[in-house]
This record gives sequence, C-alpha cells and structure tokens, in this order.
Amino acid sequence: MSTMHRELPPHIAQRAQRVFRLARSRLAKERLLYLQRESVQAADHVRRVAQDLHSLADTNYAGSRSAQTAKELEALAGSLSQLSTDLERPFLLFVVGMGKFGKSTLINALLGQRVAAMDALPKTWKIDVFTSTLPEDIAEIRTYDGRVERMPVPDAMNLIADEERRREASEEKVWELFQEQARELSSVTERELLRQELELLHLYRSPIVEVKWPVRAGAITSYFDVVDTPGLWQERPGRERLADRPNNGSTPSPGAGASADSQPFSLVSSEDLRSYYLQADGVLWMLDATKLAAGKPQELMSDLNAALSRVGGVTQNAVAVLNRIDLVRRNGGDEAVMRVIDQARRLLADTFQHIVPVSAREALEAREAGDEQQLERSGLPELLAIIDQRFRISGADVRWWSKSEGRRQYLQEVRAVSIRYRQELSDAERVLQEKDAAAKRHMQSLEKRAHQSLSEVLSEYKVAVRSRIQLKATYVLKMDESSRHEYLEEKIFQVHDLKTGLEKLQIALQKEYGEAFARLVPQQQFTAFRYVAPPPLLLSLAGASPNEDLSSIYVTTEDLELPSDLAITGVISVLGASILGPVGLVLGPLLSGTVQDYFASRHERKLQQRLERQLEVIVTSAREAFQEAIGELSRDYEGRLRDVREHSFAQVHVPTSKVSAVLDNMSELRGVAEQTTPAPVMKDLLLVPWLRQQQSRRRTDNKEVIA
Ligand SMILES: Nc1nc2c(ncn2[C@@H]2O[C@H](COP(=O)(O)OP(=O)(O)O)[C@@H](O)[C@H]2O)c(=O)[nH]1
Ligand SMILES: [Mg+2]
Repeated sequence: MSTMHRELPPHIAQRAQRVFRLARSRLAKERLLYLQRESVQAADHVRRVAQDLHSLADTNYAGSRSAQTAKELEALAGSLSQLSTDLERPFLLFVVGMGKFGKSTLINALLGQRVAAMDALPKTWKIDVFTSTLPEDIAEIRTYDGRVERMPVPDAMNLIADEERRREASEEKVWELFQEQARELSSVTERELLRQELELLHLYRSPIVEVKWPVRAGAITSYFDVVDTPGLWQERPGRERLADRPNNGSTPSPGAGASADSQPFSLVSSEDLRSYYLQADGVLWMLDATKLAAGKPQELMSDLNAALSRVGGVTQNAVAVLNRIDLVRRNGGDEAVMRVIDQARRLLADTFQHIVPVSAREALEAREAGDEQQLERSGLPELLAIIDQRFRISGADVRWWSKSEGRRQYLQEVRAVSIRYRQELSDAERVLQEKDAAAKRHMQSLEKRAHQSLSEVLSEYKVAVRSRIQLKATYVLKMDESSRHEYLEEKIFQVHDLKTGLEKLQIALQKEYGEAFARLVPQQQFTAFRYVAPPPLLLSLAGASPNEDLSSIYVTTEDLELPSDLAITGVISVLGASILGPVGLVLGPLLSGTVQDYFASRHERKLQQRLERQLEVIVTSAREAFQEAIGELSRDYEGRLRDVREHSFAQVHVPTSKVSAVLDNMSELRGVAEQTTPAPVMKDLLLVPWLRQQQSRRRTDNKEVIA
C-alpha cells in the first residue's frame, strides 16, 4: 500500500495556517505571562527570606556571613524580578568576550555611531545599554536594588567617573594593606585568602549595575537594545594579581615565571557574572581570530571554556564573532582567512551554531566613510543578516529560551546558596556546642584546682593551730580573763594569718581565672576571618556580675593581657573580702563567754578538745564560704565566656535563639527553588480547550436530537 499525498484545498490550507499562527502567538503570550508570574512569585519568596535574614544579621559587622548570604539572596531576588521586567523591554543583545579586542568597536559599528567608549578598561562591573527608547540626551541609571534614575548624559558620565575613582582608591587601600599583612604569610593559598578577606572588607563595590545611554534610532535599534559589557576576564592593567606577587625578597617559584600581568582575572565573582550574563536575550560572543592565526587554538579554547564555565555554559542563544580578521588578512592574505575560519568552525561546532568572521574596526570605518566595498569585506553585513535571522525573526523563541534558562539558573543559585548557608549555620551551631563544652571543662578543672589550693591553705592553718593548742593551752589556763581573749586570738588561733592566707589565695585565684579567660576568649570567639584581624568585639559586661557588691579588688583588662580587640567595659568581680566575715563571727562567741567553765575548772585536756572543736568550726565555715565564692567565680567567668561566644556567634551568623528558624527558612527556600510548575505547551492551549469545545457542542447537538 502506498501513502497518498493529497493537496489540501487552498481555503482549508489557508485557514489551517491562520489557526497555527494564531496558536503560536497565543502560546508565546501565555509563556511570557507564565514566566513573569513564576519569576515574580519566586522573587517575592526569596526576597522575604533574605529580608528576614537581614533583620537578624548584625549588618555592621563586615564579616557577617548571614548578612552576606542575605545580600546574595537579595541580589538573586532582584535578578528574578528584573527578568520579569526585562520581558517588556526590547530584545537585549549582549556583546561579551574575554579581554579587549573589539566589543565596544563592534557595537559602534553595529549602531553606526561612536557611542561605546573604545580602549576603555572599566574598573567597576556594570552593563552599558544603548537604546533608542530614551528621550534625547537623557541617561538612565539602575542600581542593584532595582532603583532607576534618569539624568542628563553628562551627569551620568560624571557619576560613573566618580564610581571608578572610588573603586580605584579602594583597590589602592587593599593593595597597601596586603603588602603590610602578607609579609608573615608564605604560601600562595594563604596570601590568596588574605587578599579575598581584604577585598571583602575594603573593596568598594558600586551599586550601579546598568546604565542606559540614548542612541539615534536606526535599523538595529528598532528591534534591539545593544549591550556592552566589561571583559568576562580581563588583564589587570599595571598591577599584578596580589596573590601572585612573590614574597618580599624571595625568588618566584619556577612556573610562576610568566608575568602575572598576563593572568586574566574577573572584576566580579562568578555568581555576579552569571547573573549579568543571564539577562541577555541574545549574545554576540567575541573571539580573537589572531589567536588562531598565531597557532594558539588551545589557548583560545581554554579561555573560552573558562569564561563559559563562569557564565553557566549557555551558548544556545549565542553567535560567535571572530574579530580582527583584518589582521589575519594583512599577515596571510585571503588564504589565511579561509584557514582560520575553517579551523574556527571545526573547533567551535559544538559550542556555537553560527560563527561569523568580522573586522569591527574596518566595519566602523567603512560605515563612517560610506565605503560599501570595505563594509562588505568587514563581514558586518553577514553578521547583521544572522542577527536578523536568529534574533529578530526567531526572536520570541530565542528570548523565551534565554529567559527560561535564566530563571532556571537563578533558582539553581538560590538553591545552592540556601543549601550552603544551611550547612554553614548548622556546622557553626555544632561548633558552638563544642565551645560551650570546652568552656565548661576548663572552668571545672580550674574550680577543682581552686578547691585543692583552698584545702592546702586550710590544712596548713589547722596543723599550725593544733600544735599551738598542744603547746600553749596550759598558759591559757593560768591567764586572767582580760589577757586571755587577746592571747587566744593572737597566739593560738592567729586569725590574722588565716585571713592573710585566704587573701593570698583569693588574689592567686583571680589571676588564674583572669588568665584562663584571656586564653579562652580567642578560642570561644567566632570570626569569619582567618588572616585579617577581626573588627573589635564590644562586650558590655558591666552589671552582668551577680556579686559586684562584694568586689574589693578590681581586675582590669590591662592586668589580664586580653587581646586588644576585646574591649570589656566594667569590672571583673572577684571574691569579696567579706568572705572572711564568718571567721570573725565564729571567733566572737568563742572568745566571749561560752568556754568560761573550762577555764574555771582548769581542766587542760578538756580545754584542748574544746579549742580543737572550735578550730573545726572556724575551718569548716571558712571552707564553706570560700567554696561558695569559688563556685560563684566559676559561674561568673563561664557566663563571660558564654557572652563572648554568643555575641560573636550572633555577629557572624544570627542570635543563637534564631538559628533553628533560619535553618527552616533555608530548607523552605531550597524547596521553592526545586518545585516549578511546567511551562505551558501547545496542547494545553489549543487541544484541551478545543476538545472541550467539541464535547460540549456534541452534547448540545445530542440534546437537540433528543428534543
Ligand atoms: N585591527 C583591529 N583592531 C581592532 C578591531 N576591533 C577593535 N580593535 C581595536 O582593539 C582595541 C580595543 O577595542 P575595544 O572595542 O575598546 O575592545 P573592548 O575592550 O573589547 O571593548 C581598540 O584599539 C580597537 O581599535 C579589529 O577588528 N581589528
Ligand atoms: Mg569596551
């Protein structure tokens, strides 16, 4: 049997085409609405969590991990909202690439006007959008928090110049601090970490993320906003990467020999870079043709792959532009050009659908001179044709793809951030418990030693008094009542000695506790920095001590040799001098009248026993009072350590009482990033409603028949 092809009758074919076109445009609309709705919803949720976290974070502390995480989430929420807003803008055509070999020049050539600064190396990361949607001579500045401001072009230029200067000054500062502090560090990893910490603390980050510049309306601007970007990677002008600089005086290791200047670096983190890149609807990816002509295809590919991995590997919406083809032609003629193009097609077949060789410089010159022949040779007309085909005619589909991919990657980032911080916070909580246990252990062993010392002092005293009782009780019996009192106190019990002994012990214990505290503080303190000295932890401990009234000796922070960054206000309380009160009380009745009988009976043996019992009473009551004071001292210092621990934990993360709430928020956020409703497809829009329509029609038909 053979399949028969029958032409549809023309009126049916026409109708089918119309229906199909209608369906497509309805689908496109539905998809955009879906994308907007989903992005806005996700953005709202992420923003809510970020704000919660922000309100708990100590935002004054430069090392606050929770504040940093909140910022990251806020930025992602911003990207998701922006994505939704961008759907109402003209198609965003980004020009990106490594290094500086013609992005801005190409933009000027495409627009036919010199609007993008050429030979410029921006220090701050922002995108420059050239658009014909603005009033004449008015620029529009957008900051990372979504605020938008319009101003005259010259004002915008001044503002940007100021931002560049601030950034440069902060780079200087980082550089100076690094030179000072890196001397101690020998390994590259340590130096790199130090650099990161210094940059985190001191590098100025401009809030400006986008500037729209007005351009004359022309062919390309009727469909596209053209976007200039700083190099995905660029070479640091004039200065080496800090971490690569060899240590003072030492010789650089072999292999580090290549000038550090040739090391590419990025102005922004991979995450930031990705969030910019994902705003693009379509991308012109600039590559350097001279790399291939010079026989360096591996270099070109490894640079490309490194850059691609930083932007999430998205190329389905990108066209490769092989620039500086004029230099290849000048050196090797048309044959070299063909060779380079062939090689590029082979190397890049998997990455880019289209590869267009151009000379941006020639294109710009030709457009300005009106030289049609040179323009043709520059490759610009071919590039324009491809831009038209891919980004205008198939624009809606490309945009849908780009924005869906953007949303997917933003959500993935949200997920990664929430998983990471959840882990970090629960690890920190575990460390908090470990530190707590360690502090308790230290305090217990201190307390144990204090008790031992106390026992030693008391038993020494006991031995001494007992031997005096043995030796001198006889004299007491011979004395008259008036001298007896003094003799007992000064020659037998020698209460003064006991007082001195206990006072000495008291001073020794204060010193020991103080030193232990100073030693334990750095171990108990949380900090986000390894190499940079953390900002001061201000603890207000005044009034925290329960036995402040008892304090007779004040130990100040100088005595304790505390780390200078730990400023404790107030006084460290000590064992009160009044602890010796009970000793006095015990001696009182002893000396006044209760033992008169023994003296009267002149019973030496009994008197000795009685005095020894009194000695027991004195020692026991001194021990009890002193032990209680030791307990109080330990609890007091334990409380101080808890303050250090929990204050610094709250600085780096959130107050300990909020940890579980934050952990829950992070888990929930991860869920939000994972569950997404599927995008509408054709059958949702057409088939189902159509079937329903058919069914209901059939039902009404049937009813009519029955009737
Ligand atoms: N020979 C040649 N030079 C070019 C070409 N395109 C750009 N350049 C030059 O490369 C330098 C950097 O160009 P620019 O557009 O500022 O690069 P960007 O940093 O990527 O924006 C400028 O001096 C341009 O004149 C080209 O196609 N051929
Ligand atoms: Mg440029």
